[in-house]
Amino acid sequence: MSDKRERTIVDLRMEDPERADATIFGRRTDVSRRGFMNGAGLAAMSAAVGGTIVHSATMPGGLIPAALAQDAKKAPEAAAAQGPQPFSFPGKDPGLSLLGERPLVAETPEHLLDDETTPLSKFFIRNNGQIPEKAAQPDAWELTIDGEVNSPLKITLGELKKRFATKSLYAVLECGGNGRSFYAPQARGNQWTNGGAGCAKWTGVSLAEVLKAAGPKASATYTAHYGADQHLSGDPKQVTLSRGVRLPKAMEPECLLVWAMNDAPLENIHGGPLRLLIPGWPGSVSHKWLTRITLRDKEHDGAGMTGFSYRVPINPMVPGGKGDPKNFKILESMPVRGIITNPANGTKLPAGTREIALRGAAWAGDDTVKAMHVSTDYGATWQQVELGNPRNKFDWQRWTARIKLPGDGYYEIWARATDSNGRMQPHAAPNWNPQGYGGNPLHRIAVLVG
Ligand SMILES: Nc1nc2c(c(=O)[nH]1)N[C@H]1C(S)=C(S)[C@@H](COP(=O)(O)O)O[C@H]1N2
Ligand SMILES: [Mo]
Repeated sequence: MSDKRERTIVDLRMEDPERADATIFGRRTDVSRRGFMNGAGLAAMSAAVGGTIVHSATMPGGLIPAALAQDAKKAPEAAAAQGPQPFSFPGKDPGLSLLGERPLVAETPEHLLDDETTPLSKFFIRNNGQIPEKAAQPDAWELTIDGEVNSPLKITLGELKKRFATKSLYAVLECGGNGRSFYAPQARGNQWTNGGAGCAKWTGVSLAEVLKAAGPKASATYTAHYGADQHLSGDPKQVTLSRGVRLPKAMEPECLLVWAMNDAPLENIHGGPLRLLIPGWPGSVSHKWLTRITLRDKEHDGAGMTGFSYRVPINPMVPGGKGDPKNFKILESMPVRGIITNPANGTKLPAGTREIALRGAAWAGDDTVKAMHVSTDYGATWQQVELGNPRNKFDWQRWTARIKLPGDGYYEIWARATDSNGRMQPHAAPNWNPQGYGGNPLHRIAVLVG
């Protein structure tokens, strides 16, 4: 299994995936043979992934092995600049992957989400505009509640802390575009894998209590959020992002005005001194550097509310097509997602290793996770794992499992979560849309034994 041969099959996949599959799995039209590797194909694929493919008999035809999936993303057409870049930011783990410099966006590789509660050093960063200067006097930060209210409110953070009861909860914050990189053809935007998410302990006051203090009118049906970050252009008249939610969501007891994250004052990069937390829904509604919430009598139409932004198709559209805006609805609850946080993708284990311990996390927007399964044979058989309970609503659920490995060689570990409504993660990113929302295919990692 020479180096030369290894490059050949990988290169072939980059240049002509159809032909690479035909080489490995037999002619694509030959239905009877698809899904079973022929001898030459098996040797080529084994060389490419670095070891004997133990469960080759059930490896689906056309599958890009997890060991090569990252390389596949580096294909020339997949804009080189969008692959993971080295990352450096004060207080942040250099293991985060930089997805964009301007605005600054970085995700957390799955194996760095291995803590019960994601440390600040590992928490993902998503900005749409410029990062504001750190507030010199956090308690003097002002928040305005206006619009469809009887008594508009202007209140400082210091007053918020005194006037309302402090609340804490563990909650997942997840970018609406999490999983976008799994779409084919490629969708527009930051190429998140599964790491546009983290679970922190958030402390603040109930958003509902503060809205009630302003006396919402009967006409109030929707929120509109505004923050202090400037548009990338520097033009103060342009709004970076202004999203909102239906009022009943905003009134849920877990929606918070947050000033502390993991028991520390909210850092500037995460929207300090004051941000919103609307758990279970796309991260973009959890406004950072929050200055104003306006109650409206209709759906909000701010930056990020219209067109294809944070919207998904009602009826399936042609992948890669343009899409009809009338066929789109606002993405609200995030879909179910489970990840393997240990071992890391690409882990090499000593020859003779016959059992490994797995760890992971799973969450499901407004819902909970009912079950989590893992497979080492490309989904032919599944094993149910030990799944923990959320510490409170909107917390993620940690899971553990022990799996047997019958021999040395190449394995893929697949992990698939099922939500409390019985919905499972699909095999591939579903319901293609131009900006790639809702991409929650099952998570898979490559492991090489020996
Ligand atoms: N003011 C403001 N709030 C914002 C954003 C932003 O660009 N500006 N980005 C949103 C998006 S898209 C996400 S996913 C989360 C990310 O929060 P984090 O950077 O603290 O992880 O913040 C949201 N709140
Ligand atoms: Mo986001």
